[in-house]
Amino acid sequence: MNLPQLFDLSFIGRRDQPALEFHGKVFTFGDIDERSNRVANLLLARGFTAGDRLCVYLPNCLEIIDLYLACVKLGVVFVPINILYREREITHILNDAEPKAVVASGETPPGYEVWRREDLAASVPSSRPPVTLDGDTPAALVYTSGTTGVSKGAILTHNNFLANAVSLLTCWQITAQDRLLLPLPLFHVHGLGNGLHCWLAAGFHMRLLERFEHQTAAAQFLDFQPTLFFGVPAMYVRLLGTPEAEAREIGNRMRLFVSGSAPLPAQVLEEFRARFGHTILERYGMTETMMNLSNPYIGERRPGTVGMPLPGVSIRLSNGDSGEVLLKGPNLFAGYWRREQATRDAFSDGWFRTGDLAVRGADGYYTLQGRKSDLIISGGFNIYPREIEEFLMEQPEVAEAAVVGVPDRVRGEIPVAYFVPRGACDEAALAARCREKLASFKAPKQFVKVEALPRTALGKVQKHLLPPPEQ
Ligand code: MCA
Ligand code: AMP
Repeated sequence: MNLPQLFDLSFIGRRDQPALEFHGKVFTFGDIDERSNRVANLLLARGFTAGDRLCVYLPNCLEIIDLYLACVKLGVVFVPINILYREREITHILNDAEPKAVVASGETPPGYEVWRREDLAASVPSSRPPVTLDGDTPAALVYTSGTTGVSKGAILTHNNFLANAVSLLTCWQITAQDRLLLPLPLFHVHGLGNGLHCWLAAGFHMRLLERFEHQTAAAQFLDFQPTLFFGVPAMYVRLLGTPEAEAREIGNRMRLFVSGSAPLPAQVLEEFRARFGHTILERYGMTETMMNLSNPYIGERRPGTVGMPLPGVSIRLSNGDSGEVLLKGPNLFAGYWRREQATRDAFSDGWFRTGDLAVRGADGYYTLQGRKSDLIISGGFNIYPREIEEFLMEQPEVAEAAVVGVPDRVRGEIPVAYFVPRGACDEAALAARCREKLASFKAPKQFVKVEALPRTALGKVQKHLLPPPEQ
């Protein structure tokens, strides 16, 4: 099967039913099908063929959905770029993916054909172009740093997305009667793989938001009355600020809240249960693997754990009942784009090495215990300290730098930079340059000057010996 064939359950089977709400407008599944057929015909007219890449640097909007669906209808590879990325981060992805064109709403580096959203409104036929694709066709390249610091494109196939969606529909009992409020960005697997694919596979009504705004989140729930919500822990922490009566009203209409992308503190789960009357279901995923483990829908949703393997997923821990999580299954990506060595290194005897550490309880529940690498997760966005350290070391006022994650109530962790200054240093200018050149979540939230970085005899920085930052 390929993705359009799965989506036809909705495109054809629910053609006249409301599918999507965005900025107050409602579109049927038939509208969504036809809009994406038009964009597919436009791509064909511009010379796209199966295997070509299309980079998309857009916030959540109708067009990003049209573009994704047009790509999967043609076998063109969709390459989403985080809208918070700045020039150097975008340049890396463009140079690596070598797209035939870029659709962007912001500034992008020169050298590529750039289309704006308006360019997609050309008058072309709305019939679906006849293309035959099998399930192994790549659907998307999603950039992730994996277990090392270099951002690589994980090749996700039609079968990967199919396996993920079918498994979530079954295990979380998602049906056409659900209503999903989706504020997650569609440039990551959480929003794209879980949100968009469950929507089209199940055929429910979805309200897409441009982004999650904590000031208006409760009002969105009250207005749309969803039954289903997928979020990162930072969103649940924000929702704890909802007045009690509103929280009860939201809770009364909801069926299921799911959390993932970063650890959900057990305390947040408890406070949320008290306020909304729901136990959040926590699951564990990764760009390269989509969803791996999930707490049960029926049965105990155990705080602090990520539950058990989803259908088809095999799991091993490197030391038996503890150690690195190793995975196999139909959800596993087809490798890193044009990086054979990195792909080989990511597997051991056919098992994908996640870099996450876990323990298995006697009754089969898994608990994540951290990562082998020093990855920082802030608000569900990943930060590789090495990338920020390299950027800081390119700055004239920095001789040496080490970036660590410190706990933060809302975002889980935030990055803090320790640095050895080179001569007189204007810290405010350094901070401003970081904010300008790096995605906002990567810019260190605090700078701590030190005389030297603690190092081992071999010269490796010992981050655990750095002084705690001032509160
Ligand atoms: C955050 N900002 C954004 C967006 N999100 N700007 C534009 N579009 C967005 N979608 C910026 C804000 O401008 C601000 O920048 C800073 O981030 C924090 O914003 P704030 O309003 O204070 O938000 P918050 O209440 O702290 O919440 C942040 C958030 C965001 C909405 C929870 O972190 C978020 O959307 N996270 C989702 C990440 C995600 O989808 N991860 C999945 C990847 P400034 O600081 O300059 O003011 S992991 C994955 O896919 C795997 C498979 C998995 O397991 O799921
Ligand atoms: P990404 O590289 O953006 O796909 O992020 C994947 C990483 O997010 C995983 O390797 C985990 O470290 C982390 N992650 C995802 N879900 C959870 C969870 N429920 N609890 C803890 N960490 C998680």
